[in-house]
Amino acid sequence: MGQAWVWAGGDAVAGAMTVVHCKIRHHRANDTASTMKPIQLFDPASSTYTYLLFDQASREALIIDPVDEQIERDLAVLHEYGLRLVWAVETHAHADHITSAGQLAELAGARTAAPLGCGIGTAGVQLQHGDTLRFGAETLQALHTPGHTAGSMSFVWRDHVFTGDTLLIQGCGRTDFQSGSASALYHSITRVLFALPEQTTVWPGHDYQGRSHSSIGQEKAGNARIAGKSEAEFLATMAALDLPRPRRIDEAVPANLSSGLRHDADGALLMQPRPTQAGYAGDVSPPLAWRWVQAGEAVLVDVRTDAEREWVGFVPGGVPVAWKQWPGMALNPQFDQAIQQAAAGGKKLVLLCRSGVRSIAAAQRATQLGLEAFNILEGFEGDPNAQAQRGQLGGWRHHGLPWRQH
Ligand SMILES: N[C@@H](CCC(=O)N[C@@H](CS)C(=O)NCC(=O)O)C(=O)O
Ligand SMILES: [Fe+2]
Repeated sequence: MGQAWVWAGGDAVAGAMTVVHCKIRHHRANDTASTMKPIQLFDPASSTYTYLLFDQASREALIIDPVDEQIERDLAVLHEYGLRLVWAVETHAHADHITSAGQLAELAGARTAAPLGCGIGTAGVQLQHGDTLRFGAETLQALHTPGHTAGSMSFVWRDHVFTGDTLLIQGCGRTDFQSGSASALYHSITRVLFALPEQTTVWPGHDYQGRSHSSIGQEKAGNARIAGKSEAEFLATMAALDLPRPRRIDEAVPANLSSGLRHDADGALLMQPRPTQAGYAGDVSPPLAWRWVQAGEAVLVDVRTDAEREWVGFVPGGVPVAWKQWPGMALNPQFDQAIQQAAAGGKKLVLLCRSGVRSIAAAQRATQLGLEAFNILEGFEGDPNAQAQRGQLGGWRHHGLPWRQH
């Protein structure tokens, strides 16, 4: 186990603090009624902060952004404080480390919760803006703060906000991969987070310079990237960052999409395209298609009819290019032109239909047009079960991937 920092003392509001560099030793300042503070834990390899919150009477606890290499430390802290972990929560699908949430669910009995828009299909609760999680008499509230990734969330507990990689101390999360958007980040920080009371303590998802916390007031006044900046100035700053890719991104993102549970043989197959002889680039599982879309490598093209999207549901960000259209389910005369337009950015195409049949025909046609097109297996709804109901046998929704209804 690497060296861990545990912070458990000091007056966060006044900005004075005690950082204790040690393996697991820390004092119990958190345990008195007057200091309702999170326990802040640090993973040196990824500079990630993990937070442990608990209800003093019931000893029910919630952990935010746990790191797999630190699971023994975290279980030891839970044991030392006499806590029962009821929630393991993610701020987003991390690109730089692997979560231990899935293991904590197995080993400590926690339930898992993650932002709906992050595609973490294994999380038991898919959080939406404003949702709350209870632990004992305490409540954590989710705020959708997209930008670092499209699904990213921050969490408010009492007068604390856990900002993940949305707002960092004197900085903010990068927006150059995984569905990031500098414009969305600008609005999340200035309109959602900066609308919190100024004395709210900011607990970031990372700090690369040893700082532990800040406040909304301090960041509003002095955050180097965003304080007093127009959206255009902020976009220019973000565009000029030119950061190297996180070292572990290719390993971390797919693992985090299943709560950090390493893929078994079946899981590994799920995350690889399957070659096909049928005249298109290959078949992909819904989770792999979503991973490609999140990584900015592929465009999702929804080849169902307008009516199906309207009545059954749709994938946010998917491009609608119907293969056939009502009335009469005739071939859509605009298909060729529309799918070429969808591929104009040079990305591969992943084609989604109801159950993975129409998308094969559409992928074949796209391939004839010279495009790199994959068929998404099982489609949006999967196959019908014995009762002719769809949604139980595979499919986009069954995998817990993001979708919406008007
Ligand atoms: N060097 C780190 C990656 C650091 C990084 O890119 N961190 C992300 C958060 S996952 C970020 O948003 N950083 C913002 C910044 O460095 O300004 C690694 O290889 O893992
Ligand atoms: Fe991140």
